[in-house]
Amino acid sequence: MNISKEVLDAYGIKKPQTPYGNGHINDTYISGDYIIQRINTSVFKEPEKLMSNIIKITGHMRARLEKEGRDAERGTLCVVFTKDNKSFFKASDSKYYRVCRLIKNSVSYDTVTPELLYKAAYGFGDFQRLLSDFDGKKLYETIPDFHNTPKRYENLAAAYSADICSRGARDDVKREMEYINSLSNELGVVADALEKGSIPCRVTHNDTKINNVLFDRESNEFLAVIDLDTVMPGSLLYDFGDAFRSSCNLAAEDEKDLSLVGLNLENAEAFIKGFMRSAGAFITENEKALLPFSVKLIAVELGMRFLTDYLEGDTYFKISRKDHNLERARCQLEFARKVDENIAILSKMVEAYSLQ
Ligand code: ADP
Ligand code: GN1
Ligand code: MG
Repeated sequence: MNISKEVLDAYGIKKPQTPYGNGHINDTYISGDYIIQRINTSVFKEPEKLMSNIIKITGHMRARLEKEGRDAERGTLCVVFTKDNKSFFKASDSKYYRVCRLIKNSVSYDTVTPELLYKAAYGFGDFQRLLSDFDGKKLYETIPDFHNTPKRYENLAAAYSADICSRGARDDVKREMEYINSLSNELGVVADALEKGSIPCRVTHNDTKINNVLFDRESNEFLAVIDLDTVMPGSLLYDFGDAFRSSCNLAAEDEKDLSLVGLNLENAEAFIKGFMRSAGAFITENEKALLPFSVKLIAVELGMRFLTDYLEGDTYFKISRKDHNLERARCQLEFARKVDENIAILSKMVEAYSLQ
């Protein structure tokens, strides 16, 4: 579906638009120096609040980047306002659009080398630092309970028992349900630690997939963490776990052949080294102890989300083939098993790079 004239007119955009990027949620287009996005309002139910968050966060980050003498233009998103000074446009068919300045000469990757990952991981840690003095109370919760893993489990259990698409009886679904059920004691670990206060609640990104990082197209230097729709109060462990699971799997996120799924140890080491170099200065001992486990937790959480969507008829994540969400779920859950086998190795890496 193309972008209609009324949307382009609201922004005074004239150049042709081409679909852009590999996001699973919004529809993204490039047009000259602009990125135009149709906001997915079944996922983000209150676009006004979403955009208010993004304006606040990017304003804060821009000011800090400028103060530190860094390139604020390419270091965070810049929302473009409509001709009548709104941060989004509601079209006559009730769909919502927003425009950001294109971060020029940038590129995002679905898979990365250890060299790139080291820089991205440093960037993820630095993203937390840049928001460390931002008051989380100023933010709306764009998706309630986004990383509430026990709640994600409840949703999956409900979808499995309702089985509205008659997809739950397959052996591969049953196998994954058995694995997930066997983890019920672990699913609340981070949520409980936040609740008790044994780990801090910070302002976190919450969707640190590796393709939400932009690099310079020529030098491959880290530029920015983008896709700020889910920035909300949360745990640093969510950001670490999601970034790690999306960059340290030997296989793609939706690999069908589970024998290819495994932990990329070279990437894991580069990731931990980069993250600890920036976050090592402020991470607490309790958070540090949970870093390896957070990878398993986020992989299981995402596996449960994909499986729920499969059982409910693929209404949340964009799919490009039949059974895509089931394949994604199986791959994430297999990755969780592989991470579990390697927790001790990952803990040693965390210790080794705590001393940088
Ligand atoms: P989704 O929520 O669907 O994942 P994103 O905001 O992550 O959407 O955008 C999809 C892709 O578009 C990103 O992975 C990135 O490659 C590209 N992109 C988004 N915004 C910009 C921008 N301002 N400058 C350059 N590239 C961008
Ligand atoms: C979605 O928007 P995108 O593609 O960066 C999802 C993440 C998942 C990811 C899995 C708002 O991220 O939570 O981890 O897909 N974003 C939302 O690929 O649900
Ligand atoms: Mg994205």
